[in-house]
Amino acid sequence: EAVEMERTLAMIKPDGLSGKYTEAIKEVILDSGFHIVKETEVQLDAERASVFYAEHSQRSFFDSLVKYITSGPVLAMVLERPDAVAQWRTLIGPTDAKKAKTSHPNSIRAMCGLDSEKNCVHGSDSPESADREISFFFGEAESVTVEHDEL
Ligand code: DGI
Repeated sequence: EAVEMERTLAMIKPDGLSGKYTEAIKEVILDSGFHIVKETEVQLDAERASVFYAEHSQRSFFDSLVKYITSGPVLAMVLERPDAVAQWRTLIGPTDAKKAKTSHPNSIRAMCGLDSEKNCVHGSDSPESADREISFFFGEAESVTVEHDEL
């Protein structure tokens, strides 16, 4: 029987990296059945960050978001497992890390986030976003879904 694998883009934001949560986050990732396919640590500039967050360009918090995400390096990772997009979104918890601490205390954002902006980690919100975001960081066009035969 074939298990359908899926890929998502995870990112540890500057506060997560500067706060040295990288190892704790990777432990959660691996314990949750994800394979880390690729990773890259990069410093985004304002122009690149604006492309990544283009869908939020009209929001009141956009300038602040770009400033935050460029305040230090980020670690982008391609994660793979069945249902990776939804599973990673569940693991990271709600956008507002302050609320996550009470509503989703076991989530990653509860562990290392601060508020609705400094929330420590990113996760693609759909397979289409994952495809775009993986290309953004890793260049080549990635197939989001691949088939692995199970013995
Ligand atoms: O998919 P999410 O990261 O959970 O949330 P999103 O796609 O709605 O927003 C993307 C990022 O924009 C989010 O991780 C942090 C920032 N953001 C979202 N809502 C707010 C915000 N930043 C501020 N300052 N205020 C907000 O209400």
